[in-house]
Amino acid sequence: MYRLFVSIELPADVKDMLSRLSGDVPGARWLESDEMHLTVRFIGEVDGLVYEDVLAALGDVRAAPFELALRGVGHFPPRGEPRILWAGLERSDGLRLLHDRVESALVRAGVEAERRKFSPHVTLARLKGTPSRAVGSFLARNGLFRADPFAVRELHLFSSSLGAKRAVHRCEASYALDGGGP
Ligand code: 2AM
Repeated sequence: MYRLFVSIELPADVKDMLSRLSGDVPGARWLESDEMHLTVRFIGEVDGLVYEDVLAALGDVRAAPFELALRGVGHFPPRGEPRILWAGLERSDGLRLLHDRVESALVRAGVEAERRKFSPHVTLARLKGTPSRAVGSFLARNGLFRADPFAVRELHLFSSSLGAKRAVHRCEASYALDGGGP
């Protein structure tokens, strides 16, 4: 079985900026920069046959390159005990369109349709027992966070193996959105 997700990778300078948001939140496990990405679609576990179909179907996704910019921070779930701190993104029609095309390609490949709303974000930290006061002050400190826009020209299929402490992500395939070779 393969545990898969489709992502957009972030430029090193953007990850550096995100890394600088870490610190001073009790109970937070901050992600290393090699773990940071924007999940376009979490697929979950699939067998070898569906895996092959997913690999092929993503190769048919076409989209004009577009720009993305990180902006603001928040937490999941929005109500109740926060479990995740994230950086948000400026609204992007290009990203929405890409997400919808990925979704259609995956459904054609035999993946069950996603029922949850797409909430684009980059996970920064996972929280355990963090006092809400500490989450509040993280949000207040970083509410004006912004990073320079970057161009999105590629999509990636990653597998994730659950390790003892953290998941190990492996790039299975990369796809140029304009259909040219990566
Ligand atoms: P994230 O994008 O919110 O950080 C691999 O697990 C990636 O898929 C992670 O980056 C993870 O969260 C994302 N993901 C989205 N939905 C998930 C789910 N239901 N279970 C596990 N990971 C999920």
